[in-house]
Amino acid sequence: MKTYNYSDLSKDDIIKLVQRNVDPANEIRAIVEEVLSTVQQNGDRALFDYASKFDKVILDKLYLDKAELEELASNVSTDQKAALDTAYNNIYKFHLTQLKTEDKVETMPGVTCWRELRPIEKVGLYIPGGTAVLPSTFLMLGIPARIAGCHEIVVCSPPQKSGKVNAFIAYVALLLGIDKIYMAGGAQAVAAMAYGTETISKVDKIFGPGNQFVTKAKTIVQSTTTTAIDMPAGPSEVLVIADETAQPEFIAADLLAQAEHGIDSQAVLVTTSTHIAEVTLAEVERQAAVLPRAEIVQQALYNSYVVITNTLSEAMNFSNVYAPEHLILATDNWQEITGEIINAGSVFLGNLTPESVGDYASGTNHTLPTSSYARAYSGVSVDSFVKKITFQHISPEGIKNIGPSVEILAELEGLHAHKNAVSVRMK
Ligand code: HSO
Ligand code: ZN
Repeated sequence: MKTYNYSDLSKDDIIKLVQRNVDPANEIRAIVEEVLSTVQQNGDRALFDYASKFDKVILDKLYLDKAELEELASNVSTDQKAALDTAYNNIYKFHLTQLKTEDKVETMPGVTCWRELRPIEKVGLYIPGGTAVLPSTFLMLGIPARIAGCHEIVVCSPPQKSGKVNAFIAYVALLLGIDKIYMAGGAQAVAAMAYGTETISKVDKIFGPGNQFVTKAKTIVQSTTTTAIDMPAGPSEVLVIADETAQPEFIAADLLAQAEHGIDSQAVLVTTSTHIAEVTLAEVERQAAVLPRAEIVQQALYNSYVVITNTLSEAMNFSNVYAPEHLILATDNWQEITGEIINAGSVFLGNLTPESVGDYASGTNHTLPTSSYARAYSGVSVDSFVKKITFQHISPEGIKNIGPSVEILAELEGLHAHKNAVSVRMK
């Protein structure tokens, strides 16, 4: 990890430093476009072929049914089930409060407006496989989809060498009341959910993180089909702000938790203390040496860095420009600076709140905007699975009150049919 002094960095240096996830040669786009059009043309056949080509497994069918999921889930131990149940319950509790009925508003006497939620009918959840299988992601997407009341939940996850999905994914499916999982991964899974195939339904919105191919596929289908996406998620990242009240051992553990996600993950430490920076870097080396995913960690750390600032406010300024997916405030003084947070996906306050709790079980969602999209996007929530439809009703008194203004506005825009639609009702 390189170290920079904030006061030495020009505006341009900072812009370069916070840049991530660039595909200058558009190589990924070309590969993904080929996969998308092959699935669009060949449907299921293409999915079988890609499973053999990319996942190295010959499938005899594309999905697992309820009985097969139950059989797989029987391999989950009692402890593991209890931990998954705890996560399920906390995530459920937190997300349930997001389902709110809004008040009706009488904007003028007799003119009433309100919004009502309706679930998105068909949603597609992409649950990554790859170097780490993430049943937690399945909880993070499946729970809000269920709470929202989506009618059809299509789940795709890459097949393992066994031609199945892993036991934990199967157990989560049963917790969620989902009785089918399609074994498709990568851009081909996104294509299947966006175009539909013989066995996989086309969905209205696709959710879920994935590698650069999955992300590129999602951004392409979003602009070329009627299927929406949750957000353009890229490699996972964390930014830790620390002062002299922080614990280097904890910070190092948090940076490494991020680094083990993938070689393109990024962990950034912004600290007001050169002493904390030095001790943390030594801790990172010490802890990294014994991690099973040490090779991935080393590569991710190569893309990671430390910034030394004079004040916590300067640290927060840098963080707001970076717009991190995860922001950890490793300081006892976190109350003093939370008001200064402008851009972040999810925030972890104080020295005893590791990102890992939010990744798994505190209740908040871990599907969050990366690559500085936190400037404009929020993490996944129940809101992501509903539409908010506006309604209005005009009473006899209401048409008298609002009619004349609308007639004048229509007239000044030269739209006489608009004016008439009001006038005929005012007679
Ligand atoms: N940090 C990841 C989520 C995750 N971590 C899943 C462990 N499992 C993106 O927020
Ligand atoms: Zn994580």
